[in-house]
Amino acid sequence: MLKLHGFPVSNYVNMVHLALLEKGIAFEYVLTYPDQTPEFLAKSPRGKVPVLETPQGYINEASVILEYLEETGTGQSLLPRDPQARAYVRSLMKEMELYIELPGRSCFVEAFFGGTVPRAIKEKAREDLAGGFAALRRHGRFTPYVAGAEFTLADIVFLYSVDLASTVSKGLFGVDPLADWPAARDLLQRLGEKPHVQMLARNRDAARPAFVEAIKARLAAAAAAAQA
Ligand SMILES: N[C@@H](CCC(=O)N[C@@H](CS)C(=O)NCC(=O)O)C(=O)O
Repeated sequence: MLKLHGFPVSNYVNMVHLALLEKGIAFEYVLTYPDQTPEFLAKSPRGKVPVLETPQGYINEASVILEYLEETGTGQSLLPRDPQARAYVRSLMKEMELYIELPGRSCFVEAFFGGTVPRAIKEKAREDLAGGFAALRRHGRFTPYVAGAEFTLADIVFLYSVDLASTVSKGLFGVDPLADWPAARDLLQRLGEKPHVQMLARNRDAARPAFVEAIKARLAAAAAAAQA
């Protein structure tokens, strides 16, 4: 049986978790926090989660795991059949990861954990987020799903990228990227009504306070060590 290694506060883990649930694939959840031990690096070369354990070995990188799950052909397909339409979904997924999730992530320490992000990084994130959201607005369909009438992998990446990046943008830059974009807000709400999404949100919200405290403690220890 497949095993998903990860923890419930991770948006990347939740992308894979939701795909497994929506596709109806049997799997085991192995609560795993990322680390840099040789044991974990043997499974995930950069020491990150999610990691999918298959009977043949380990697969890292959320987008690659999502593609792997499609390629097994098990459960509901979350990519269109037509190659052009598949490429469209994949473009949207990549654009959201590169131009929305990652710039937002560069400021997580300040937005969620009380740390400070250098001004130059914040400035770059502000510009990148504006460009990334503009690209999604230009390229997505939102009729009602990101890529059109069907729920696809692009909606999973949207759900778990846009909420966090919007929080960063609002909190640090005073800009709500969804303020004058009702179609995107409607889609977030529609996705949020899915029972599997609600279950993952409950798990995430229950685990988040302890996770935030652990990160804050780690940041404080690093700051103290830097001063010593
Ligand atoms: N590119 C990776 C990113 C995964 C990622 O950033 N995971 C976070 C948790 S949300 C993590 O493991 N962070 C630990 C670290 O960066 O050391 C993927 O797509 O799987």
